[in-house]
Amino acid sequence: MSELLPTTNADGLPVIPMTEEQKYVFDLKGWICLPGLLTEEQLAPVREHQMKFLYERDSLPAEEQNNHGGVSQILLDNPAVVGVLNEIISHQRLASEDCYGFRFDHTYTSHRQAGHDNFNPHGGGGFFSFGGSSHYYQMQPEKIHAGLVRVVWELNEVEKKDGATMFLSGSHKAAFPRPKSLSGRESDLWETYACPAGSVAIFTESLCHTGTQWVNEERDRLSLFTCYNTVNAKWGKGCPAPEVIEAMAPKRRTLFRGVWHGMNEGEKINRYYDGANHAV
Ligand SMILES: O=C(O)CCC(=O)C(=O)O
Repeated sequence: MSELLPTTNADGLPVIPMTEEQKYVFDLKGWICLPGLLTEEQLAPVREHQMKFLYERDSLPAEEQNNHGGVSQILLDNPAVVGVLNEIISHQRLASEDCYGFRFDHTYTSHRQAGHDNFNPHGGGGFFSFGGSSHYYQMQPEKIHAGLVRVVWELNEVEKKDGATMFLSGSHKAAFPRPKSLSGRESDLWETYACPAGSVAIFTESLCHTGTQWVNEERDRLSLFTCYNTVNAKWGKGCPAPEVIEAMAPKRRTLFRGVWHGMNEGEKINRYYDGANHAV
């Protein structure tokens, strides 16, 4: 792509573009892991916010009563995450230095203790889907568009055997339906990741993926599963409350703008957020 705006995130930090190697791996497998994006100093208050959001929500001020409210807003547009989203889902016509070329879609936080099981393989073959489902994958030589994209933030360390999200690498381009013989969790085709706390796994929702059983007795899994979409499409229902968004820096707010495209200039094209132009 010739243009990949914005070049800084909402906090003014330089966006980190994908390397050629990362682009190749993402296109080949349909997912990528970026380890260690946050320091422990950044992570501790984010973990605390997530636990309060899950278990003591009323103790938080209104603008923090959201998965990405308060300190957890830094996860939304971490410079390395923006670098990936710029490359794989941004629609550059709707991007400017002040406005992201993609939108927040929906999210959830998951706190899992040993024994929690989320084995439920779904997705795959998105290369052959039409756009209405958002679960599609497109490519041209040297350019991809990944459709609905999931960014999994791992707030605690993950080891390979712990039971993080699993992927059938390459299945976003699979022409055949997944045979029953390869559908169990014991299949060798499943791939997963190990990473330090404060890492992300990013994948196209057009890829076959699943949760599995979390088995680490010593350490819980604490993750955010945040989805991004093209500006003019939305998969999940709802949007954070206006007071949550108003408490963010202006560029971050553009992740929550209305779901439309438009044309021309000014308020006729969807390159801004304001109180009347937010997603529902
Ligand atoms: O539970 C997991 O690790 C994966 C969740 C999942 O499949 C999804 O969010 O689409």
